[in-house]
Amino acid sequence: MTEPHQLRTGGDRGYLRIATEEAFATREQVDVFLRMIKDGTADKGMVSLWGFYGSNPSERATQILHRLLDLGDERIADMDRTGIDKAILALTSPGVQPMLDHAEAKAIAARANDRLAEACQKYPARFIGMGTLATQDPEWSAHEVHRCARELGFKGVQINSHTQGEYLDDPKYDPIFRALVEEGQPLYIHPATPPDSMITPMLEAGLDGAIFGFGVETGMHLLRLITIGIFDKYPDLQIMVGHMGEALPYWLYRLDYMHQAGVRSKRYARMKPLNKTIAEYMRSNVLITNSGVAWEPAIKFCQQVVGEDRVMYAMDYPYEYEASEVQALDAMDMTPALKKKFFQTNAERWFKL
Ligand code: 1DF
Ligand code: MN
Repeated sequence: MTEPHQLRTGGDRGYLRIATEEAFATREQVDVFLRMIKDGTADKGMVSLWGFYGSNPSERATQILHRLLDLGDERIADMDRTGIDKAILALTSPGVQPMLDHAEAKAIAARANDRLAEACQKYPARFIGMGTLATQDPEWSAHEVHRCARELGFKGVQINSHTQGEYLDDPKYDPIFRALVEEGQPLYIHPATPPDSMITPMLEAGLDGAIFGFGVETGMHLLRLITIGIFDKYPDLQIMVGHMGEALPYWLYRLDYMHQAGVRSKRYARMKPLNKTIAEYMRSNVLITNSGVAWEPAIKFCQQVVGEDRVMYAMDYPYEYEASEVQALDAMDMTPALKKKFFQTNAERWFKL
C-alpha cells in the first residue's frame, strides 16, 4: 500500500478540483421545514429527511446542519482540507419546493439566492452559484432564472426533483425551460425524497432517502422528461444529474429496447416517437456527476456510455465529506488528460465558468 497523498488546492496534480453538487441551507428554510413537520403539512419524505437533519441529536445530523448553514471560512477550510478548489453551490434539497404558502416560498428562495450571491462575491475564486426556484410558480421561476443569470452571476439552476408530486414534464413548467435555454444555462435535477404516492414501501424499509429513494425518484424524473420529448423541443438544453446518472446509464439498453417496443405498439398515448434514442439523448443533452459515488468502475462505465466529456466530479458536501474519497479518485487508473476533464474542464465547459 502506498501512503495516501496530501490533498492540496491549486492544481499540484495537474488539475483543479471543481465540486459540482455542493449544498447549503438557510436557517429560515429549515425553520419552515420544522414548522411543517410540527403542524402536519409536511409530506412523509420531509418528516423522514428534515425530521432527521433538522432536529436529530446524532453527530451526523448536528454536524451536517452546522456545515449547511455556513457559507464562510469554515466551509473554505473544509474545502482546503480536501483539496477542493471550487464548489458549485445550491440551496439544499428540497429547496422551497414543498412549501404550501407560495409567497413565503418565493421570498425564501429569493433571499437564499441573494445570500449565495453575496458569498460568491466574497469568495469569487472558490464559490460558484446555482439558483433555486419556487417552482410552485413557474412564471416567477422563469423570472428568477433570468435574475440569477444576469444579476447574481449564477451559472445554472438546481431543481430538487418533484414539486409536491408534480414533475417538470407538465406543460405548466415550460416557462422555466424557455428561460434556461434563453440564458444558455444547465438545469441540475437534484434528488428529493419521493412523494407520498411513491414513498410508502421505501419508508417502511428505511430506503426512502439518499440510500435508494432519491435515485429512483430522480432517475424517473429525468426519464419522464426524455420520453415526453423535452430535448426534441429544446435541442440545446443540458440537464445534469448526480449520483452517477441516478442509475439510468446502467439501465440504458433495456430503457431503449422497451421504449421502442412501447412506441411501436402504441401502448401508451403519452409515449410518442422521438427524434433520437434515449442513449443518444444521454450523449447529447445529459451530464452526469459522481456525487456520492466515489467508485472507479461506475465512473468509467458512465464515461464509456455517455462520453468522457459528460462526466464530472462532485463531492456532495456536507452530506459526503471524506478526504479518502478524493484520494481514491485522484488515484484512479485513468489518463491525466481524462482525469483533468473529470475534475476540472468538463465543469468549466458545461457551467461556462
Ligand atoms: C442526503 C444526500 C441529503 C444528498 C441531501 O440533501 C443530499 C442524505 C438533503 O444523505 O441524507 O443532497 N445527496 O445528494 O446524496
Ligand atoms: Mn446532493
